[in-house]
Amino acid sequence: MATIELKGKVQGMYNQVVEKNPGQVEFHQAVKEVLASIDPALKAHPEFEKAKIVERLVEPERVIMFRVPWVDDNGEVQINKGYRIQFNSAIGPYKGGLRLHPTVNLSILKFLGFEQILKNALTTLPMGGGKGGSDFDPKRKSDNEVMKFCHSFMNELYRYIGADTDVPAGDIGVGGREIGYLFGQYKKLTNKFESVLTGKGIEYGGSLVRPEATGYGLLYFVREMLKLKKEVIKGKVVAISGSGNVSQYAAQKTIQKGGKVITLSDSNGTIYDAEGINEKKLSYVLELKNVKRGRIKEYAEKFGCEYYPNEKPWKFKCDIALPCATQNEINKDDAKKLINNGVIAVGEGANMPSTAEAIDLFLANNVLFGPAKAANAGGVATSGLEMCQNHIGLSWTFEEVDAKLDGIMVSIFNQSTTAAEKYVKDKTNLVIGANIAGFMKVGNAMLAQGIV
Ligand code: NDP
Ligand code: 2IT
Repeated sequence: MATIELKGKVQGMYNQVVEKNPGQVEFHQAVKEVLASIDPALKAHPEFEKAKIVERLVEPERVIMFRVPWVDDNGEVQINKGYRIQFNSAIGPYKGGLRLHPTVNLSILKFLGFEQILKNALTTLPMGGGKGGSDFDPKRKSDNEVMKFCHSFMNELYRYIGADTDVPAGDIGVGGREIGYLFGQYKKLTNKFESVLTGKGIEYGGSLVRPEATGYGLLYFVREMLKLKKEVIKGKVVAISGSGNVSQYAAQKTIQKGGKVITLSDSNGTIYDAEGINEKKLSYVLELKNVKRGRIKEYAEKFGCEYYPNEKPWKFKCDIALPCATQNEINKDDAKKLINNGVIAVGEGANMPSTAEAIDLFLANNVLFGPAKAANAGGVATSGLEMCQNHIGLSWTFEEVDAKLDGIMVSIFNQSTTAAEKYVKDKTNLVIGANIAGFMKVGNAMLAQGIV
């Protein structure tokens, strides 16, 4: 059965989304996958149709767009676009990351915000969905320029966020450094030290395990998926894309679990290390990417392995593929290569890294497939744990947070298999399962609150 296929009423709903949001192709793609998945749940629950839950869900509650002026190191004035999509607050304050990348536009942020609603619902924690960011490109900018940009971004954003309203965090191009600058400016403008951002430094209200959480959570989810085939991570060859936050800690947990990581990449190319990336080589990557802010090519030069400019990791033989860079990085041809090389599982660390055609190929070929909104939910879940610690005024140990994260990933996996079994009698279809489980929680909360 093709997963990303629309029939009947959901086709009409999708057509309306396309008509009302012209040109927003990434947003259309994310909505299409969800609509195709939730069709059986909509049929079983006519109350959602009557209250137009889907039509309300696809329309953000609020979209904020603003000017971000700042002065670069040459004294020149620069202007960027700033955004915050407050998509859905049915189950909690808006929650989701900020992305800084030149490709950021309304379509990208709406796809991310829309997926975030259902992802956050799966985490078991009370968080609504939101996303924001800017077309600012942090590459080749000095620390001072990044700070100037972040302060200017917050000069406008602070009016719309708050610990009980909207709590942003990191995403592509936003890590600990940027969150620090954003938090400092929020505090200066409001005179409040509150849980308004997550991913904070450990000295000022951050949580242990938040930097590791998305990558670690991904591996906990993959561990659960592999049990469906009575398989384990130990001894498996693992291809990872990207070399940023998610990739780094996906690689670390893979190594800890006895897997062999053979690739990493960035927007310039891929390194292939046939011997496997060990802890020591990985600590070089962390220094290269988080401190020196260099290119992954330097890894190949340092350790004498192969480097493939402008190529992705998917042509290499592996048992498990973990796309952890960006949207649509695995297309139909990439999926075919992975399948022909015998891949048994794909876990999405990035958001929407597989195209609809690629997902259909994985499912049709019995490849275990962990969709982003389930498999990478560990990051936002640990953000939820950070908020929780801030609210009670305590800091949990690494082991405590890690154990809670693991438990949440197991719960997300179980919610997904249960919903998939209930609605399509196939507990391995985690795309349908995750979409339905997330949708039911948000849909029921919206129903309970009336037409708002
Ligand atoms: P980082 O900025 O830390 O790293 C991003 C990595 O992906 C870099 O290696 C970057 O290469 C590469 N990349 C980014 N854009 C492209 C592109 N257009 N083409 C090729 N490579 C690209 O971001 P994160 O690791 O935080 O995020 C990675 C993915 O994970 C994103 O999809 C994000 O939405 C998702 N995610 C992140 C979470 C988090 O908590 N951080 C939580 C859940 C999901 P380069 O440096 O060359 O740009
Ligand atoms: O895509 C995501 O889930 C994130 N970038 C993390 C969001 C968050 O609020 O921690």
